[in-house]
Amino acid sequence: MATFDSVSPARPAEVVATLPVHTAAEVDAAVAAAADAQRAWARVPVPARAERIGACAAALAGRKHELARLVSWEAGKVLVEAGGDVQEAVDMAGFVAGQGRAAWGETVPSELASKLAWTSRQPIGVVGLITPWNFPVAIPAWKVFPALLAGNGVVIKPSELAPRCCEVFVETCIDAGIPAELLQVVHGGAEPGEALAVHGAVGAVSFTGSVATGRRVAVAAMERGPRTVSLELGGKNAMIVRADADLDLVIDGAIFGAFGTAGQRCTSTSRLVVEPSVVDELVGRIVDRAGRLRLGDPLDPATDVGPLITAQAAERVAAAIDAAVAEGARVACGGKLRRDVPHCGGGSFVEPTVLTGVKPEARAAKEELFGPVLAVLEATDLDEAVGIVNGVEFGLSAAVYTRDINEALRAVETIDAGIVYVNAPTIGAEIGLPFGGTKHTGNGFREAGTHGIRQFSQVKSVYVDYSQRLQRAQIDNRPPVPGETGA
Ligand code: UN1
Repeated sequence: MATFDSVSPARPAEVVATLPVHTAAEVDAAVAAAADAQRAWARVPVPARAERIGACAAALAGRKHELARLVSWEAGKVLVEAGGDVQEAVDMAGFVAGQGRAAWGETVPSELASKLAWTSRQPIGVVGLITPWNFPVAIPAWKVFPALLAGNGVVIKPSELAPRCCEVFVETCIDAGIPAELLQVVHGGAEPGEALAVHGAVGAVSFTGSVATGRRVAVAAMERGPRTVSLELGGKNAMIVRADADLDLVIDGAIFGAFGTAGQRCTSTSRLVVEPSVVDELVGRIVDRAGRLRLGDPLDPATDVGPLITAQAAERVAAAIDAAVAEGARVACGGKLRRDVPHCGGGSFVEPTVLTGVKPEARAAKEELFGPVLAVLEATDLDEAVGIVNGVEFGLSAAVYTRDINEALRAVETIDAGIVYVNAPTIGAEIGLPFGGTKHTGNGFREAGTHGIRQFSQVKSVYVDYSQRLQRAQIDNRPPVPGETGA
């Protein structure tokens, strides 16, 4: 049996786990087993499904410390952020459990007497989930819990870069009462991923990850459809800073937004669009703070910024910084690839980097870098700033910092993104509201909030006519059209 190693990004010689590479036949077996279990699960009343999901919330909370250490070890996130990752899964389970006792459909008045009209939600069957390494517990939770509440079986393929986190997440859910056959994990890269996405019994595919892979998965899945495919892809998120903003708040937000998770969130702040009168002061103070961030072992509570997920990822980010300089940007701080960080033999880090003098049309202003790099741009008025924010192909999250309520609300209205923050950075979405973006960030679906369940269920519209006669919709009891003779 072929296997692969999941390693610690801080010390790649350290093997976190050895996992099987599942073949297409094994994916097929996992889907078949989930489909079998799903038939029984679909008959469990929704509130009873929700109770099991509520138990998952408690079980995950009980293992939060242990899971956070694993996230930190396997995905390289600093401990405090790894704890946030696990907490997001706990929150999601709690929220979804609550939805098990909330409204499940709509009723509307019928246009005819003695007739009822309502919707109900039906399971899809088996859903295929493909998840990234950067939120290795939270993102599986965003997808798994709504899918289960909606009555589906689940086969999940986590990223090869953080598979153990997903396994422990799933084990915890199974220990808490989710039937083991219902929730299956498969491992490996493109082969099992594609086998899952194109499987005839997989009625919905939900993918979070890179633009290139997402498009490939979607095309393959749709060619062999029918099924729904939801995509959550890249971002190039910006923070607008107006001159009247509280600069202390801006600095805290920019540091956390740009350099938290070493810039490897799809929500990371990668552009700062600043009013020129405050740009020098702001950049000076951000550079000062960024230069004092400690690179180090993510498991050490004193570390601020961990490694990039792989050596290749770090090399790609370093090359993008060089390309930005070639396009006229100046490195105000950072900029270097580091392999000499104490206690992190073999780990690849990129120093928190601030680029100034970035032109809106430069690649550093447009492309997602997925690393700790903040590009500073200038814009005098709000409309110009929003134009820069909107001038990229992604639309995930954006922020505006100002004390002027009118400008804040104008920015909220005109920014083309799925998530907008006022006086808070572009990272840190809560699970109660929908998560997702516009343009190339996705394909219109939203995860979390009350929207989470929609992508994993089918709506059924139900009409019940108890008049005991044929009633013709749009015809009976309506004013006749001139010249109409009636039936
Ligand atoms: C991601 O990077 O894919 O809003 C998810 C945030 C987190 C989720 C990020 N709650 O930053």
